[in-house]
Amino acid sequence: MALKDKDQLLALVSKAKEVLRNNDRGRHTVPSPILYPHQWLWDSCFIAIGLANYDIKRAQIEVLSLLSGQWQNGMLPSIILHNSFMHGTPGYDKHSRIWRSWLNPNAPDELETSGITQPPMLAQAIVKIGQKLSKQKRREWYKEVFPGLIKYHQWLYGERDPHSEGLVLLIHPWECGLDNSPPWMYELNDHLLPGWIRFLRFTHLDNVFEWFRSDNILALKNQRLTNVEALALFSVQRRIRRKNYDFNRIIDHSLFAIEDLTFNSILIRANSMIEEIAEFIDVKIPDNLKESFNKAKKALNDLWDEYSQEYFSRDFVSHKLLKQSSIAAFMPIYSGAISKDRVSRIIEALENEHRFGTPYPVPSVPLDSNWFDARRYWQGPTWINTNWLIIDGLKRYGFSEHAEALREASIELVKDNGFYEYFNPNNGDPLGINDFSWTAALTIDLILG
Ligand code: 9WN
Repeated sequence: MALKDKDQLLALVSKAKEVLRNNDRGRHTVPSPILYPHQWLWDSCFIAIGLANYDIKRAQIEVLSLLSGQWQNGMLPSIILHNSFMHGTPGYDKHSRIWRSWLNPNAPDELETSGITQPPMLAQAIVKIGQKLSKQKRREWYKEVFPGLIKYHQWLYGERDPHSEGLVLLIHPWECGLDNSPPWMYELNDHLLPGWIRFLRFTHLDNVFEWFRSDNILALKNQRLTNVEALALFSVQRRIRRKNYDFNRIIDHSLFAIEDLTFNSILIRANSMIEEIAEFIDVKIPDNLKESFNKAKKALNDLWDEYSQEYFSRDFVSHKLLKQSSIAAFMPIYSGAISKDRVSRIIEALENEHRFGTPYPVPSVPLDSNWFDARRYWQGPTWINTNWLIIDGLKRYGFSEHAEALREASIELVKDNGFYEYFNPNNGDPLGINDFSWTAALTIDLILG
């Protein structure tokens, strides 16, 4: 295997470090200076995981800067707009005009942020850093970040699991991190699309919106969301903002309330890391939170569909599984909360060349889905962060050969094509934006970690 060439791998690591250096803004790293010039929650966690391999101090700062944006109610926002206040009055830049986080009294006073969250990778970043520290320093580190971490999980279960089911619900596709993933877009197109957007779609007037989209100018049009999808996501965001990001007001009128499979799988794994940290520093996890942790593992298994041999997200209100296949199907492996037998059944789809077994795995949507589009964002392309999550899960379940094959495939993909945002799963073509931080950070971790 080409990966045996150690020099080539070290050269790739140096290039990846350079990408992170260029995207470093002092105390946080931007996902891409061109397309995403702020701090994103799960991006920064992946970045900290990469940094932990060679610059622990900087990795710690990345995590601490995320916690600096924490809301008083415990929410960690999906985006922190670090520079907004510095540049003058709130509302100076596009993102801050969109979000207006100051509308909610829980938002921090000194920083502007978004009003929703993103997948809870924070515990994983914290533990990754902890593993690289001496016992004494690890204790200090865990003690420093534990209060913020616990507060975040308390908010997640306290606010987003209103029926105490053990699964948290999301109110916007941006929260799941896989924006235009089929289960979310299915809900949108078939049930929830606002009338005025349906009208634009019918008359093709949505094309006018083209002129205002910076993501389409920067990356090729057929690689991002469709205009209708993008308009709909902004429209949902506006509705949430109109309720000042107050969950109790939102939930009655929300367009979306989905128990997302990827988010809950990551959350369950994070819960187990909280237990690990709590034991290490000898603190007690509040009883109600412990109870949610226990319920969560069982509840995740209720998302299994025997007929399709697959896990799915679920609609919070109807309790119906959203049976559109996507990369989320593999995330329960990362959760660690499913049986080994289920893992073996799930990974059959990884090997099936009509489903997820493409030449450059793992596609975000299987080939046999009507949604599959090799170039369109989360509707087909291969992403390095989801590969990283699957590899980690497979290793822990003892499927080391599968894990190693996917690790090598991921590194090769980046080595041959660059640190792109995502890749064509059929021919490996680079897609989206170049010099993307989490691709660089996780490549480092896949090589050195
Ligand atoms: C919206 C930053 C983020 C990632 C998400 C990815 C994309 C934003 C967007 O970029 O989302 O938050 O503008 O589409 O879907 O996973 O965190 O890299």
